[in-house]
Amino acid sequence: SVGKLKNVLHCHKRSSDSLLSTTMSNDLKSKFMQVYDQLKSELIHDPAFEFDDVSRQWVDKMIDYNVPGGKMFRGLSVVESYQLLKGEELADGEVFLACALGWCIEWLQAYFLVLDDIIDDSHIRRGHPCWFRLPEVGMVAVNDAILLRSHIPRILKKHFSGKAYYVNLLDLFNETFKRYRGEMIDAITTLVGEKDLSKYSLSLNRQITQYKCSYYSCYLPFACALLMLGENLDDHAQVKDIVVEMGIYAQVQDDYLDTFGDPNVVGKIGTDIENFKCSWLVAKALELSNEEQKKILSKNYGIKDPVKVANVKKLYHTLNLEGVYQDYENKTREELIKSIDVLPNKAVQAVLRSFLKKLFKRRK
Ligand code: DMA
Ligand code: MG
Ligand code: MG
Repeated sequence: SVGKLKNVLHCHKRSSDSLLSTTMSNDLKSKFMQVYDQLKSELIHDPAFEFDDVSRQWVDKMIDYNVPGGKMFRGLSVVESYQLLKGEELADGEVFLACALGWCIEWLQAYFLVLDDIIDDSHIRRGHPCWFRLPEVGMVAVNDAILLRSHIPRILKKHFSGKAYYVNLLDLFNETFKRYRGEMIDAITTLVGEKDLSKYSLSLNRQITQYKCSYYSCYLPFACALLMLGENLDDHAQVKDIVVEMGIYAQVQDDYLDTFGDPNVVGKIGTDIENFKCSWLVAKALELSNEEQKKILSKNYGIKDPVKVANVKKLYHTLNLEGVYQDYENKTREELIKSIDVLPNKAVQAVLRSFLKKLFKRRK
């Protein structure tokens, strides 16, 4: 049940895998949550939205349901990256600003997820029913998602409009439109009449992945920290390539966990097989399959029937996709480490190693 899922999720604490010490991490988390309370309160009382009591209550609940409660990897990464890049104790005001930017990414993530779960016909997210699955919500969730997106420029205006990097920050968040192309290919290749396994490949998967996830998952936190330091993002193109590569790796992990993850730990129940997604797993399976196995795939992939889904999983097993994935994970980590090691800036190296350490072998 969802309640049980929730309990298991709460008990499953990640081992301390941050570069920062556990205590500092806990401090950071509680500070981060304080900033959340402040930002939410500012938004629901923001005169620009002209909320009455009923709508204010709705938005309050909607934000609580959708924004916190994830791993907060992206949000916390802004603060940790800023700290590592700055290399000295942060003043309270700086911590606040870094947290606020971290929350902007979490708000963006919430906006994406509310819509993505509708598109993917998902049921569970972060151990709870997807927002649109609540009987009292339904398709109002579409409007809620747009509202979540509109909160970001309000947060930025209130807390950053006096900063020299304000315009760059706005640009950075607006550039996340790149993501829609990934989500589009991800979705339109699954439409009736378009379903064609012969079009699926690792290179198509890479394209989808790069656009739908990579840019905002790893690059955005890093870029936020750079802007706060007064850096010009154009000067960091080499690092951007590595960070985008890391984001691709993170989405391959997401594809893997969709099928092989423990739903109690991942907090969501995979739908990639029944939805005919061009996941890393099916692309890899196609690469490894003989003609006979390809036939099994085309007969069973992309159909909402538990027996057919089980047949696909059985084939994945026969092809030893779990082992193949482990090799991919180890190899990708080695390659990323190599490219990090040759970067000229030690602080930048520390940031990227911290990202990688958090991602490697993640189970949720
Ligand atoms: C699309 O990918 C969206 C994001 C937010 C990365 P997905 O549908 O595989 O995401 P999820 O598995 O979280 O539904
Ligand atoms: Mg999804
Ligand atoms: Mg997924």
